[in-house]
Amino acid sequence: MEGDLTSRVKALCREAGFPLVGVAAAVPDERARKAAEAALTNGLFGTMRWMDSAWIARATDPGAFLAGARTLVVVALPAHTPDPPRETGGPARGVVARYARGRDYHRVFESRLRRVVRRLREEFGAEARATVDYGPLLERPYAAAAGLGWVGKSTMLLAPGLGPWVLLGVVATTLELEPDRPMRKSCGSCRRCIVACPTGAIAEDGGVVDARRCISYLTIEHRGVIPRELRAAMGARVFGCDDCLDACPVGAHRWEGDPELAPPEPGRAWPVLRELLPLGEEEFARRYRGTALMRAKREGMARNACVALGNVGDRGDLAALGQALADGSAVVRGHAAWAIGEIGRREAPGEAERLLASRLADEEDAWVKEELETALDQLRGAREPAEVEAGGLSG
Ligand code: B12
Ligand code: SF4
Ligand code: SF4
Repeated sequence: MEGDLTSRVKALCREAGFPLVGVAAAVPDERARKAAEAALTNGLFGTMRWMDSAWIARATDPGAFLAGARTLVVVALPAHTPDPPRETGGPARGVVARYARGRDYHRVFESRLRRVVRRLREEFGAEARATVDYGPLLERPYAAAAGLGWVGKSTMLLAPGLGPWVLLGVVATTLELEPDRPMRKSCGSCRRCIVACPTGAIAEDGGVVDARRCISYLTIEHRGVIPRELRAAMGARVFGCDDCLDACPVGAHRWEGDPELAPPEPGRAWPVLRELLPLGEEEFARRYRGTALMRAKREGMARNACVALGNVGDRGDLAALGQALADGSAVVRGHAAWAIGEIGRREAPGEAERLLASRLADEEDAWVKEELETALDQLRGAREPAEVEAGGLSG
């Protein structure tokens, strides 16, 4: 390898499989710390309790990540993989966010990052430590500092030409390298992501996401009940959400994704929803091992599938949902009740009502009972005016 130290390190990152590389000084980021602290204080992290003050302090201090760190080498992979073909006319299908359709990106990064770390140690005698996502290290502000792009109003790091469609990883090292210059770019007057967000999770002026409203959080990180008022807006999404990315004009027309992130078959992008309901823990693991979907766990995916079916399912899904009313998880049972009620309001109210009513007698969980009763009330409420009218006409 020729050239100065910084170019040599960037070259070895590219050789390891990272086409985008930038360098930032390993210094604490006060601005990011304050922004994250403000989000925490305002409760915006929801139930992601691991993101507490101590985590934020470490995540904005590279010295806490690696003792003696002088440089952060930030790497990125393009993740704008085109949609696989989607069957129409069959049973209702869900939508998985693009980044999660192929091999788990953590694993993709980890094997390449390991190569970088090993070479920094062996060839440069430096200490190095890498992370992707779970690190404690806030990746977006450091990626911006490393000149890889700018933080957009959606809070995504936008890389020129690729937009928000990049995933990030970081290698902290004791080597002293020449930092890149941060980009002098901004979103200007654009607000497309803010308008496109189905749940209004992005602040009016951008730059802040309320995770509690974000479908990505609700489908992946959040355990337990999804607030009723947000369920309809989730549409068919069962893992993650790409709406604020899809809306972004930056990089919109460049379809470039690391081959390992591409779905091996269309079902990984558009799973048949009713098939997600009866999976046991082992079947779930067999189906999703090695993918990012493991994060949501069996219970989370079944819950998400219920919500999606409530939004896009039809009478053909009622049998599977009826069986989900007897699932071992109260969370799944309660969301199945909601979904049956929603389908019943669109079609087959009688069948929906029968399923809900027959479960009510056996159900012991207070919250599930409430979901069953609410769904039944809404079904009956929706039918009554029509019946009264019909009765009036025939009488
Ligand atoms: C927690 C987390 C989430 C949470 C909260 C996200 C949020 N916006 O707050 C949830 C579960 C909602 C989430 C969702 C998603 N995530 Co996420 N997430 C993370 C994680 C683990 C920590 C981020 C965090 O702490 N957020 C809290 C906020 C306060 O910090 P921050 O956004 O990182 O940085 C802010 C401050 O530094 C400050 N700031 C600093 N400089 C500047 C400059 C300006 C001008 C402004 C305005 C602000 C600003 O504002 C920044 C932006 O909010 C990171 C990985 C990591 N270790 O960093 C991945 C990460 C951010 N996620 C990622 C992805 C891909 C997603 C999703 C697209 C997944 C999906 N398709 O469903 C969505 C996108 C939602 C969105 N619009 O952000 C990528 C983003 C890549 C990129 N190009 O930006 C990351 C970096 C993971 C990775 N290794 O690639 N995520
Ligand atoms: S990921 Fe979806 S829900 Fe979350 S901020 Fe973006 S558009 Fe909104
Ligand atoms: S959609 Fe517009 S405002 Fe939002 S991140 Fe992209 S360029 Fe910025």
